[in-house]
Amino acid sequence: MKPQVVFVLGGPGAGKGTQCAKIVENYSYTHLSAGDLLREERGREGSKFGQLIDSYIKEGKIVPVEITINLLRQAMEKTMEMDPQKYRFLIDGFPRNQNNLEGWTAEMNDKADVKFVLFFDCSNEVCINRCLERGKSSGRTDDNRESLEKRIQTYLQSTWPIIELYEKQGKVRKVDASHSMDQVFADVRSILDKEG
Ligand code: UP5
Ligand code: MG
Repeated sequence: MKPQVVFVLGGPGAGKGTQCAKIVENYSYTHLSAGDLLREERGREGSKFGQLIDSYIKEGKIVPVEITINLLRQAMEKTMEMDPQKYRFLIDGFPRNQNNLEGWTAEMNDKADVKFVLFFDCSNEVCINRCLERGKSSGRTDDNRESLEKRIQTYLQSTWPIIELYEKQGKVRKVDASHSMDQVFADVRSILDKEG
């Protein structure tokens, strides 16, 4: 079975990870967060990319796609090797820019089907406040005001055009992410139930 992919996009702190966790509890999807995979690779002993990833994340910049796509592809392959029934993936926080999109197209276009984009729409102010709040305990090197301003800039400049591109293809399913977690999930449910 060819992997079926839902890209999950939205600003920093919009609630992508939170909602993906809820989806996994209720639907047969595997959650792959590109950011989590990069943080894991950053911490892996012997990784050639640890320092590069570290500095990109702190600066809110987007890591070159060659690194990210390999991590995603390996994670997908590993999941399907262990259980071929697990062919439905939520890819969270990717593709974030033109380079990401080109890398995906070159490497994955014939290997996986992108069903749609689940887009968590949230004001920058709410996004920033959620990340600052989480920053009190998350230990994430980018949950501080300075990094957050850069993350928001990158989101607006680089990720927004990707969302618009998918919008033109009729592939975006938008959710108002400013509501409570349960309300947001109710909206997610109605989308997933419709998509099958
Ligand atoms: N929270 C969540 N939902 C809430 C709600 N409805 N009401 C109130 N609070 C809510 O949530 C964030 C916080 O808000 C949590 O404390 C949560 O409890 C609360 P979360 O679900 O974690 O939001 P999420 O959208 O996943 O936020 P995250 O910070 O993970 O988003 P980013 O997109 O910024 O981070 P990511 O990990 O994807 O990427 C980090 C960096 O990695 C990037 O900046 C980039 O440098 C690098 N990266 C790449 O280079 N390439 C990639 O492909 C991916 C990442
Ligand atoms: Mg996340």
